[in-house]
Amino acid sequence: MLCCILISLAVLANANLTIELTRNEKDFLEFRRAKNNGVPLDPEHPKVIEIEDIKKFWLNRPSLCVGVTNSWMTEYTTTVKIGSNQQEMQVILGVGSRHLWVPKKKCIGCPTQNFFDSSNSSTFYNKYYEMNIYYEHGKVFGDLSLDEVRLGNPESHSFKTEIMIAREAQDLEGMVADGVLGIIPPKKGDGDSFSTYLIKNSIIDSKDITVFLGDGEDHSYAEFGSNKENTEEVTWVRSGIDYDFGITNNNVSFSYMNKTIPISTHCIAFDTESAVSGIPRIDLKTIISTLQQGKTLLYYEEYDFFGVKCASLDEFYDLQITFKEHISYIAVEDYILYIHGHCLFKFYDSGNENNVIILGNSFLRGTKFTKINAERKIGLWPQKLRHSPRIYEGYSYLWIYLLLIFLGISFAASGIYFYKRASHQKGDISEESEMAGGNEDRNFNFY
Ligand SMILES: *[C@@H]1O[C@H](CO)[C@@H](O)[C@H](O)[C@H]1NC(C)=O
Ligand SMILES: *[C@@H]1O[C@H](CO)[C@@H](O)[C@H](O)[C@H]1NC(C)=O
Ligand SMILES: *[C@@H]1O[C@H](CO)[C@@H](O)[C@H](O)[C@H]1NC(C)=O
Ligand SMILES: CC(=O)N[C@H]1CO[C@H](CO)[C@@H](O)[C@@H]1O
Repeated sequence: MLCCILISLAVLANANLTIELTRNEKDFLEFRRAKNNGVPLDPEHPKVIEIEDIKKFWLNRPSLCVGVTNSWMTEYTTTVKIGSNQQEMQVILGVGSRHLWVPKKKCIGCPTQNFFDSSNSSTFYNKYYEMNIYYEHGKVFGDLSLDEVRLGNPESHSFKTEIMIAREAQDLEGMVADGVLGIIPPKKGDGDSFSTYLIKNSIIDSKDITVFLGDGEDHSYAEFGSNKENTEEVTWVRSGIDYDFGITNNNVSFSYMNKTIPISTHCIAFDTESAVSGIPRIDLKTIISTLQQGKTLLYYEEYDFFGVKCASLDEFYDLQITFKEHISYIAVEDYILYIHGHCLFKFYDSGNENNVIILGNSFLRGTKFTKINAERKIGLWPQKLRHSPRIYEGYSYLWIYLLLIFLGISFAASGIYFYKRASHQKGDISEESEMAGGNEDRNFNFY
């Protein structure tokens, strides 16, 4: 009997757990209307401020800091079943946070009407421990509890984990899911990570996590447990502190139109909860002035984004992020939002206190990344691109073409000149040289 239990544990411990993610695309204007207390916005005439000097603009301004869990235009969600009666909840997968939370009945400010009814679950245990979960902007308040959870494909057997039952939420407008499943490890002494509970219950074999974010047609997922795929093509970079899904070394650079953008922040954190990207103010200025390409910079008050007037997204190129040797192309449509002749950059100002660039899910699209916890490294798999990247080709061919035409015309012109000169030489030479001298004087007199 004991041997059979041991064998079954060993078999289980060899496994991994895959969570399929659904990508939900949302209407940005609808979301902004919700943020604006239901008052519709006029997308053709947005409220804008013309900005001459970014430094002055920011002088007396607190951080713009848009919500992270309100997640803007895209959410990657999965279904979890909670309690002895398996109540279904839709949760956002978060590699930027560390708690699973779902709403309680009559939760104030929670994003949906769906709620978890703890009185129906015989396995529910209230820890009588009140807590707040803070996101970049927005927060949730409630009670820390324990209950059984099931999730994944194939579905895991149920296991006990910590869940925060939310009583109140703030600034989560636009979120479609009921709650969040944050999967990064907590700070030391701050409880166990989701992976730890999965290991304790022999559902997975290690704390390693792999996430792939697709564009909806390809299948997005998160996978817990050691990754046994062939890692030959993977670029490994040093990961940040334990409780982070990020990169801390100097091997990250941004470029646009084949020119490096001189950013000063070299810490990057991945954040699947948000679609947009948070940039410390000092670097946001640099990135915006690069993208602005000499056009008048506008700040869209209602949308909380910087941007420029534009005819279409074709005026822009893919943004390139290089992690050591791994190149990621951020497609124009992923980092710029086009609304009626306006191109808005999907970056928010994260202030200057955080020395980290937060890459939201639009910036991770087509990217698969693996965190090997014990070795403190993150592996980046070759990017799956929807179409070939929009790379700046320059005007090299055009220049060669123009040069050839120019040379051709000059050659033809000189031929005519020599022909004319030859024919003139037959006549009065002195008259012609006088004429030439006169012309020269008039042409080069700048005074
Ligand atoms: C909880 O139990 C009540 C009463 O038994 C029932 O009306 C309700 O539908 C249950 N809710 C869920 C989510 O199962
Ligand atoms: C996940 O586990 C299954 C069963 O052990 C295995 O066949 C599969 O290769 C694993 N996947 C990865 C990515 O390691
Ligand atoms: C920019 O880089 C790409 C590939 O790295 C190259 O194909 C392209 O010609 C470069 N453009 C210019 C103008 O140098
Ligand atoms: C550009 C840069 O800082 N490159 C560094 C990347 O990391 C390696 C070590 O892992 C350094 O040697 C490089 O200088």
